[in-house]
Amino acid sequence: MSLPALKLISFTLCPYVQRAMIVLKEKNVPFDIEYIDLSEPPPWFYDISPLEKVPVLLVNDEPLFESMVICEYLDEITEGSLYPSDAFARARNRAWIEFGNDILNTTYEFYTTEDEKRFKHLKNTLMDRFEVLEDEFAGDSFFNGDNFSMIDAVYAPVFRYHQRIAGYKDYGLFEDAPNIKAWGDRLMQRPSVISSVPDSYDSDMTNYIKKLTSVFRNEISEQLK
Ligand SMILES: N[C@@H](CCC(=O)N[C@@H](CS)C(=O)NCC(=O)O)C(=O)O
Repeated sequence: MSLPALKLISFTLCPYVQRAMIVLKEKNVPFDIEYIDLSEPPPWFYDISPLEKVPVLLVNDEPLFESMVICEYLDEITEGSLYPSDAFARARNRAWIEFGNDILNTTYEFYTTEDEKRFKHLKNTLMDRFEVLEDEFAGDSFFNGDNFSMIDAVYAPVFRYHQRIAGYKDYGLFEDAPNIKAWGDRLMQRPSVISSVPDSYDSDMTNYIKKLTSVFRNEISEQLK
């Protein structure tokens, strides 16, 4: 099958970009990538990204936006599927993918909020979310059993965020979710996941956090020196 020319417009730290990268790699699809600085995007970015967000996938130079739309398009133009074949199982995967989006947004707010009370609330929310997920997860290698699926590609960047956060300070967010922690550790070993971020990821993240004036940034100021 001949594939269109694909170019992913990216930002080094973006978890939504990572899921598209993981799918491209899992599906062995050749692609180009261009990283942009989201704090100062090039003028052409506004022409291709209606919501002014990454990722954008250029398909034969035609832009496609929204990470899940991109991931599903990539899944559809390649052999096999990263979704379960049963319609209800597929729908449930999509529902838990939405749950993963919520965790990503909560995590972003967790490390950027400047409000102490909100920070504590978000910490508890994240713990609750992982506990809820623990009840849903069968404890297999991957979410749907032995085979890596779309939902694993979506959750891998969640775990990357949390591995980095725990590297600065361990808030025990997975205390009530040991199977979820183990799932995350497994995903972080996966070649497609490892190569979904540039080598500069950790230092880029540290530099990004250094510029924040958030509660989290204050709590880890020693580690940033
Ligand atoms: N719903 C979007 C979310 C993408 C998103 O939030 N991207 C962030 C970077 S991780 C972004 O581009 N933000 C633009 C900005 O912060 O100015 C998707 O799934 O693609």
